[in-house]
Amino acid sequence: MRICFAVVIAFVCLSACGGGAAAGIPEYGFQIVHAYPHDPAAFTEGLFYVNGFLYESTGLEGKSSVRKIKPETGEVVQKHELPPQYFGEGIINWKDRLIQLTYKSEIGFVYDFATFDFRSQFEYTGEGWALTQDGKRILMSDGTPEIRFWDPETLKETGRITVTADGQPVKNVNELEWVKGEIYANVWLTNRVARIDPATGKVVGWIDLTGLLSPEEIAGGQTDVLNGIAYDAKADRLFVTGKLWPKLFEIKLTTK
Ligand SMILES: [Ca+2]
Repeated sequence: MRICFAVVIAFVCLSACGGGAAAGIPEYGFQIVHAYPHDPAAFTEGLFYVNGFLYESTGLEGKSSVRKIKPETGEVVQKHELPPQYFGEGIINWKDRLIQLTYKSEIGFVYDFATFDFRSQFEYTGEGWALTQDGKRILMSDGTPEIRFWDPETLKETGRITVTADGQPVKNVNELEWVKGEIYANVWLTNRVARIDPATGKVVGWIDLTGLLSPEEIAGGQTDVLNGIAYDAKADRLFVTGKLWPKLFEIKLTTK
């Protein structure tokens, strides 16, 4: 029995211990379902989908805004511009409210979701990068490997996770989206989206979006990085775009 036990331990160790990178995190590619127009002057910082419309926030001082957009045409049907001193960041809806972060001002804004009228502002510490929600909590990224959980009513922190891949922290966790029980996060300065287990922070999949924009569309240095994920839960549609990108894509994931 003793030998048998040792053999079992050795077998378990061979398959699980130190497998790390070798065992690998599953990688996904993509298929384009639709390509839609996107305002090439929009420095996308936040994106989500509700009831037939995309909601987008844009950044840069003097150019920051919140927009309601028809996905099929890219038409901006409603817009609120921020005071020029603020650099707009992530947005998310909660009940009849739209909540927005700013980059380094440590101030967030609450708007009326229907009209975009300003309602109130609130404070948090650190940088503001992105927001999403899971129906119970608001999730917030700040450019570090941490994702904070907020009470959506008080906008106060209730907990946080550290995003890790193969045991290493993942820096620059940026735009967030809650998709079927996972957190999707695009990683700043890369073409990759991490699929994150919200309980542990562990990356359980990588989506490689290299090639989403064609070389011609990138040419001229007019486009910036991938940023912006939105999910239509009712129709199971996943949208992605980037800063100053001329297009917004509906994609399906493929296994590599
Ligand atoms: Ca999002």
